[in-house]
Amino acid sequence: FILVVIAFQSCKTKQQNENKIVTEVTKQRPNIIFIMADDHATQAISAYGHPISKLAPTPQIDRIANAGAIFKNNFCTNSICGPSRAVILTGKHSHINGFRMNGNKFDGDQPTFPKMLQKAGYNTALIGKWHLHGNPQGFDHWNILTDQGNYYNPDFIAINETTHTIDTTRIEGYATDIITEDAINYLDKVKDGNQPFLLMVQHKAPHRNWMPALRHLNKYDAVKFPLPDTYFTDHEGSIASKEQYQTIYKDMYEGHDLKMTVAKGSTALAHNPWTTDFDRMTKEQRTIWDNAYGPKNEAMHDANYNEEELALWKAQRYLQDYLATIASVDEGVGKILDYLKSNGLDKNTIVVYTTDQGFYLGEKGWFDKRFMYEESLAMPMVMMYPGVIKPGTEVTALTQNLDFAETFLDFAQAETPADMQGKSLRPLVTDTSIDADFRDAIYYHYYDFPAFHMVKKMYGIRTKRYKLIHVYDDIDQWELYDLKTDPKEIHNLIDDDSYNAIERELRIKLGILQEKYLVTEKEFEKASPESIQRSYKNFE
Ligand code: SGN
Ligand code: CA
Repeated sequence: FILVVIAFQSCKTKQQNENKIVTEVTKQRPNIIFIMADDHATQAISAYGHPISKLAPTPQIDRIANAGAIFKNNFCTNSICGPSRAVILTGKHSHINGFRMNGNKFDGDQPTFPKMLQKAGYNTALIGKWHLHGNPQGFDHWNILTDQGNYYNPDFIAINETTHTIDTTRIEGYATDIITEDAINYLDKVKDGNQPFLLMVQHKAPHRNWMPALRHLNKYDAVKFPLPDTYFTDHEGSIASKEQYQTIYKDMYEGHDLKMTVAKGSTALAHNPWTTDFDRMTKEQRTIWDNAYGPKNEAMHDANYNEEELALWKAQRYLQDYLATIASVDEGVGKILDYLKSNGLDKNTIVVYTTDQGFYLGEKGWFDKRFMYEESLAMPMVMMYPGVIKPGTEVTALTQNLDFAETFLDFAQAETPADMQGKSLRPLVTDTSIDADFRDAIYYHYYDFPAFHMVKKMYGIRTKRYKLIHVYDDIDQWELYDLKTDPKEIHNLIDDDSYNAIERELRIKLGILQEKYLVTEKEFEKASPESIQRSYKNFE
């Protein structure tokens, strides 16, 4: 009998020990907080050092860069919202995950890294902008903005915990703050559990129409931002650049985007085709808003600007608003970092800050994204993991949003499916000596034409020094840039014979990449009736 008891007890102890080991291993796997803004330009993150960001710094985002790694050559595969998000989730290019342009339907049944982490024992959450239509899959908790979301009093879609129905609820307040608050509520719920977690915090800001929080309405009034010397460029050499509709002084809506009023003494907004952004504000919010913008608009009317002066004024108004929306995002990042620290979660949590694609802050006269030029191709990314990533790590390897899924799976010690098309970034942040060998070129393909802003379809490759782009559909033009001699991509070298050998080499590399990523000819078909429906003219 005694022997049986001993045997039973030792069996029990073994079981308990095993449980303990399992729990310890589970705890060792890092938590992952993925914070993604919408349209946050590299030029507007002070850790990247651009002159604009020096006047509107982001000290909280910089905390992540200082404590960990900054990616200096990180790019998207397709510079538009939904497609970038689909690439991040699946680790596959747009033509493989099926989401080529906004308005497509994301096949939510396909494998994604949150689903895989959930299966591997992570508690998973998604808060904020989703923009992939259909309900998110693979999340234990989700609370998403409807479509693009609104800055003020936004509507959120979530599962009602009592009725189990999917409800849309309008929450009073400012979107960025609400998203941060919900993220912290989630952390509060999971911080003591024995599962690691993945939390995706996805802001609407600083997406168009750039409405700052009430506390930031006058934040940059006194700042004069440096404008790029290409602000009035004439786009010699690029038909697509000439024919776009995203020039600040030609295409921004004076009311909706620039918050200009119709006339002196009036609070009525000038051209404001979608009234919903302002109509949803409460009376109190609107009064504070009008009081803040009133004097600035009066001064603008009094100044009686000529065409060029008005174009310059518009750039300042745009930058003031755009950067003021980022102030709230940055504060939110700070709140999350502080929370991690004060709750002892900072040691075992990877924090990433990124955005869905880059953005123009007046370069070539533009706002928006889509082009394969640097400002919209670049995706800022900073990442910290105390004890694993050394503070001050600088990654210059060519990396992409395509790599995120595999990176997170790798850190979480979960299996990576063979058909994912990226590469884990973990070796890059833990051993900088492999930087140079990581990848020699990246592949890009943008499809959303004709559509808002009328940026033409294009694909191409970028190496560390050169970029080759094929613009197609209603035109057929190749562009070649030498980023070393022409970092602003003003001189299309495609007809310059001294670059023939380089062009040839790039075309070969392009072919190799297309083969590697399973690109078929189908990808270069002309516009579909669906995209014609969504053309710029139909939005007016
Ligand atoms: C909206 C914007 C466009 C923007 C697209 C896509 N107009 O349509 O300027 O390019 O979203 O942005 S708005 O006046 O309605 O804001 S994306 O980030 O979702 O891809
Ligand atoms: Ca976006």
